[in-house]
Amino acid sequence: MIKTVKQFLVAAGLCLSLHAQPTLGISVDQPFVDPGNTVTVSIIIAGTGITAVQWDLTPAMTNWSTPLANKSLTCNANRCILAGLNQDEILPGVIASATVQVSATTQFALSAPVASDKDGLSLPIAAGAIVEVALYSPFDANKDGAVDTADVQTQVNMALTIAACRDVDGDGFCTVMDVQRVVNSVLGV
Ligand SMILES: [Ca+2]
Ligand SMILES: [Ca+2]
Repeated sequence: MIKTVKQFLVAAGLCLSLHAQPTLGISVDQPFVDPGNTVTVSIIIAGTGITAVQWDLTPAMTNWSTPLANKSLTCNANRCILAGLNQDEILPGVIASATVQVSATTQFALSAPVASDKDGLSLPIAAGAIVEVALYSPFDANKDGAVDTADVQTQVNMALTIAACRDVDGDGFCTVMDVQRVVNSVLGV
């Protein structure tokens, strides 16, 4: 009986997902980055029957491109429009992507999505969730998300040139000064 109920729920869930409202979402290629490094932000469409689509993305980004050969992507400030000289349906998947340097800006939010069918009629479409990129602490030498004694050892290895350098104090080198800064962070002083 339990199995039957489970099967029903799975089937119901499948039906719901098959008939879910189209969504325009965001993904990033890495959830953690060092400040100043870049991430690739992709716009992903889920749903069918869409011929053209537009959206606003915060922050505004440049250098957008699309993998779709039959549609053109045009952006101005926060807004992008993806359309083509045809009535082809945009298939589910990545429809646009851009690379951005991550510093103070770590949140990406899509809003005001508008979708058109092949006749120029509105198709309801929802915006996906806000996506956030987390920044590694400069003291998290081994990049495991925590600052502890293991990072001191890793930073020592960097100063000894055993491990690739990740400079803490910004002087361009890995030395005992960087080790001391990691130590201080571990000690909370
Ligand atoms: Ca760590
Ligand atoms: Ca240094």
